Amino acid sequence: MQKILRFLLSAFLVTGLSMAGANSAFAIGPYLVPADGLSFDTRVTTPCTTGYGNDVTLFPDADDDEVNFLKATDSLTYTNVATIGGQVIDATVTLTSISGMQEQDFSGTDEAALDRLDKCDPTSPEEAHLIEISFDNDSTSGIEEEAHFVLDIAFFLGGTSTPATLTNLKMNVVDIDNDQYFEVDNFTSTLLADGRAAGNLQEYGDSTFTANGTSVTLTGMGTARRFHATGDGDLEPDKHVVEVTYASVSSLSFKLGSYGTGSGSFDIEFRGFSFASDSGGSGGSGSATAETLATTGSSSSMWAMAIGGLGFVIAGAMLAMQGVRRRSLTEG
Ligand SMILES: [Ca+2]
Ligand SMILES: [Ca+2]
Ligand SMILES: [Ca+2]
Ligand SMILES: [Ca+2]
Repeated sequence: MQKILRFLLSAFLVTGLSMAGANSAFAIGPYLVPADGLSFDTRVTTPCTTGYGNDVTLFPDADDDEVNFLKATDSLTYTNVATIGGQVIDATVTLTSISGMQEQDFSGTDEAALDRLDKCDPTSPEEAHLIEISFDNDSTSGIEEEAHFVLDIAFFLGGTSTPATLTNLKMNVVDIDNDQYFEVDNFTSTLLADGRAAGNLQEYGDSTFTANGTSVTLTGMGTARRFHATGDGDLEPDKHVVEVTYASVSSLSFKLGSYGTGSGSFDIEFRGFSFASDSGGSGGSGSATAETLATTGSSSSMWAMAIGGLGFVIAGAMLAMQGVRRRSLTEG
């Protein structure tokens, strides 16, 4: 990961993330999230090597099994992320905004783009649980070369536009390192893996932290929370860092970003995770405990049922992408 340290400025103001409502009064449910969580994999209904993101003419460097290059406000709908009590649940992932990321040529117009969004998981069943994301911070200005994007994930009754309310949804964020951060609001509780807090990742509300070698002050955070990697190292193996619990939710939103140019990646996992098994690696202590750092809202409940077939459909808004200027998928 390329890194340009800047020391000229010592303090900045950063506006906190404005989140969509976590609950919808019109949603159907509740549907208790199964113990295995949600799964995002297209192989059952959509071949990995065809369909959106796989046009080798327009996307000569594209991965076979992932979607390359999304601009705001492209979206994907993953069908059947879970079947709960016989009800199929779909999830639509929308890139609601993106700033400072490498631009791609969309029909002759250069626009900031996400490098990659998960589509298939042909080699690793474990990856079915993940939404894999990679980006390339190309910011030449801004606050310490900060670049970010916001993802919205909304749940629906399968094959419909009727919002579905899920209960006890666990979202784990994996691989926050390299001066990267995760910001979230409208959650029930968050859990930061022990060992992350002490050395290389910290949680911030209204406070000051060091990003890209420079002090940055966060203001206007409200109830949102940020989790920052405090150094520019690429921590391997990639580890669970933050678990977010939603007691009841039909849509959620979060921001991911980084300070300093270069490519990077995150994984989002929708299942409960035992931090106790997430030991080893250079990034953590390997402790068998996790640490509760922030709690708002109500308590959560338990889960049931099993995951059914998996699928993937493409929302109408994302069919017009054309052309690729360049890309880089080195991940950190
Ligand atoms: Ca994948
Ligand atoms: Ca996946
Ligand atoms: Ca990372
Ligand atoms: Ca990493």
